[in-house]
Amino acid sequence: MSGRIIMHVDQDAFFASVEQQHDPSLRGKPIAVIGSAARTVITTASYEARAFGVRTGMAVWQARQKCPHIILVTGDNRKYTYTSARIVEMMQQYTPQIEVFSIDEAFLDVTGSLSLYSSPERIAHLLKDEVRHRFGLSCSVGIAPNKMLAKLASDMNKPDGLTVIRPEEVETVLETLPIGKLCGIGARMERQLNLLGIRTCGELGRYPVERLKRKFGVTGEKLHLMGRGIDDSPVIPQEEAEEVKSVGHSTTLDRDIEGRDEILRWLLQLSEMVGRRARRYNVWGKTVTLSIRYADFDTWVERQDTLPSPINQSADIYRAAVAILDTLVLEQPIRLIGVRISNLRYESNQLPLFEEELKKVFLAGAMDQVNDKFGDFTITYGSLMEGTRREEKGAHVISPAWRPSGIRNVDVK
Ligand code: TTP
Ligand code: MG
Repeated sequence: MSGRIIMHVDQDAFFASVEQQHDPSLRGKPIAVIGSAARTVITTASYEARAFGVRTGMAVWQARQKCPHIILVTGDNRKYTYTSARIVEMMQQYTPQIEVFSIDEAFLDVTGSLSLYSSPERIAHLLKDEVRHRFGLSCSVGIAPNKMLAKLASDMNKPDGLTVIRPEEVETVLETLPIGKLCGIGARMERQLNLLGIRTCGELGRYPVERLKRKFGVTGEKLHLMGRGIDDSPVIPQEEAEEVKSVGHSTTLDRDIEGRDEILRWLLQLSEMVGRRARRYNVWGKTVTLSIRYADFDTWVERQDTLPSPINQSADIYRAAVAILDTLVLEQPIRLIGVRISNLRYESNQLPLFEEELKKVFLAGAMDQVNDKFGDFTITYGSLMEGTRREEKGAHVISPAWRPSGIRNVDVK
C-alpha cells in the first residue's frame, strides 16, 4: 500500500458487551441495554439478541416479541466512558495518531508505525487480541487509504472482523456499493440521489459533478468525491484539537454572485450548517459575523453584530446575518461568503445521554478537522439552492453516526 494507511476500530455491540463482561452470567445470552432515563427503547443489543432480530432503536415490547427471553440491562454510562477511555489509552502504543470518533470508535493513522510492525494487518491483530485479553471485548477493524473507506471496511465483517480495502480495490468495492452504506449519506440524501438515478457509489462518482453542485450546493462536490472514494481528511489526535472560539462556515462560490436572492440562499445554507453544528455540541453564540470577499479577491468585508442573548437556531443566525447584510452597500459581485457565531456559551447539562467525562471525549476528540471534508456537510437546503420550496429542508447528508465531527470553523470548498 502506498500513501496513508488508516485504521478504523469499532467495538462490537459496545454497551452490551461491556455489560456482559461485567456480569459473567450475561455472557453468551441475548441481552439489550436500555437507557437509564428512557427505558422504553433499546440502546444496543448483544449479537445473541441480534440473531433474533433485536435492533438499536426498537421499542422494548417489540424486542420482547422478537426474543421473549431477552434480558434487559439498564445502561450505566460511567462503565462505558471508563472502558472507552482505557481502550484509547491502550491504542496509543500503536500510534499517537488517534482520533476518538465516538464512544466506541477511533481512527488510527498507522502510516508511521509500519517501520515497527510488519504490516497493518499485524497491527490490527495485535490490537484486537489486546482488546480481547484486557477488556474481554471484541472489535471490528477496517484498514484503508482514508477515513471514509476505513470506516466502511470496519463495518463489512462485524462482529470481530478485519477488513482491508487496498487502493487498487477501491474502485471495485465502490462500483456496486449502495450509496447508503457510505458514512455520511443518510436516508433522505439516499432518496434524493435515487431520484437522480444514482444507486451505487460507482454511479455517484460518475455523475456530472456540476449537476450535483447545482442540486446540492456545497455538498455536491463532496458527494462526488465520496463516490470516488476520495477523503483527504486527516486523523486529528485529541491533544491537537484546539479550544473552539467560534463556529463558522464559509464557501468560495463557483462564480460571482450579486443578486440579493442568490446571496440570501447561500446565507441560509451557511446559517443552517453553523446552527446545526452548534446545536450538536450544545453551543450558543452571542455574536454573529458575516464575511464577504469581493470578486476582485482582494477586498474583504467582515461585519459583526452582538445580540442581546446567545443563539444557535439556524433561523436566528440567518436573520442576524441578513440584518448585517442589509447594513452593507455591496461594491462588487461576491466571490466568497461566510457566516460565523462567536462569543460562545456552552450548555453542559444538555448532552442527552452522556456525562461530563464523555463530553470531554466528545468535545476534545471531536474537535473538527480543518480539512474534514466529510465531517459536516450535514445539510443542504437542496431545493432552496434551486429556488424552490422553502419548507423542503434538504437532506441530512451526514448521519448522526458520523459523529463527533466537532465545531471548529470549516471552509466549505
Ligand atoms: P454502535 O457502534 O453504533 O453500535 P454497537 O457498538 O452497539 O454495535 P456494532 O457491533 O454494530 O458496532 O454504537 C456504539 C454504542 O453507542 C452502542 O453500544 C450504544 C451507543 N449508542 C447509543 O447510545 N445510541 C445510538 O443511537 C447508537 C447507534 C448507539
Ligand atoms: Mg460499535
